[in-house]
Amino acid sequence: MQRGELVTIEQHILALQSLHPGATGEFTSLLYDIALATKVIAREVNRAGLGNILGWAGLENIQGEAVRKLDVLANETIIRMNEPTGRVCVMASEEAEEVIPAHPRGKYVLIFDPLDGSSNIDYNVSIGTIFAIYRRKSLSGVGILADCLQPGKDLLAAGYVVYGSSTMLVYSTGSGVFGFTLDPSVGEFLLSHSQVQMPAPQYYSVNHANLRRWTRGVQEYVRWLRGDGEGAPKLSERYIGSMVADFHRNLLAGGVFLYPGEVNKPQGKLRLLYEAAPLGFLAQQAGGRASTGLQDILSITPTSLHQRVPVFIGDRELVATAEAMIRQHDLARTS
Ligand code: P6P
Repeated sequence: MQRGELVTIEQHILALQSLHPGATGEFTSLLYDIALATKVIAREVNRAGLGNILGWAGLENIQGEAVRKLDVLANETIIRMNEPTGRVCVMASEEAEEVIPAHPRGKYVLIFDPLDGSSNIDYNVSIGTIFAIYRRKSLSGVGILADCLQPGKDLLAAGYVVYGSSTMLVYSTGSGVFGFTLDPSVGEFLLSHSQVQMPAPQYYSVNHANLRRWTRGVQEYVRWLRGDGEGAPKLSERYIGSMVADFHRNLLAGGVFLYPGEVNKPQGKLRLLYEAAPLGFLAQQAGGRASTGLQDILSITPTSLHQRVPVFIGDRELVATAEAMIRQHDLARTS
């Protein structure tokens, strides 16, 4: 990208389409639809403090968490933008217990977390939208649950939008990671980061308050991340408590984000389909990795929409060390 050259996300998506001769343009249009939906969400997020939109919608999502109105708006915006287009046969959302049937002619599956980290909305902390796109597996008709339960290694595309000091959309269709910054004055996402590769790690991100609930292997790993022990890295600790924001910083600055499982809750907190797998796809495209501590996240075939997995995501070496310490301290004990 030449200095001063302006490339909109629409132009970029079209250029990527030209790499696939048989492309019909439907996938391109689906990516447009998602980008447009996130522009609408960005507008609402950025004025949330002004209108009466803040506060509780008096609803509960399937996680039993009180839902803020912005969650509802973000969820409805993405569904409304994609349900009627005929490009998507089925959707799955963090905010919906069951799959959301879409169009019988749809070739694609859209899985998303409409507003991840939303508990931070009232404190002006960055939050995000995460999306994942698969090809349908069912042969015809409206899509079904099986269309949504695909491993991350089969993703066609994944991305996120981080609503922070600026609004950025980061995505990959398997040919590298690209970042676009929203210019609100013209309402366009403009290419600002091309072929993103994770640099040498500077940070690690974890909620230390969970220390006593981790296994011995995870405790040893976090002590190592903090600089204790031979060969320990020299890292700074940064933790926002909003996965998209924490991941985004580590993607651009280098580092590892972890939300481990616990002795009494081995699956941890984060969800496979719409948090760990799409961000793991981006991490891999940027030269990093995503693991549960025992296996590569992209290799897991989901068994349910909202299943949770432990997450270690970012720099390849740092993730590999987590796996080694867990094998050394946790698996040996149980064998
Ligand atoms: P904790 C936000 O609620 C979220 O789902 C992720 O975005 C974030 O990484 C994590 O939970 C933070 O959890 O327990 O540290 O507050």
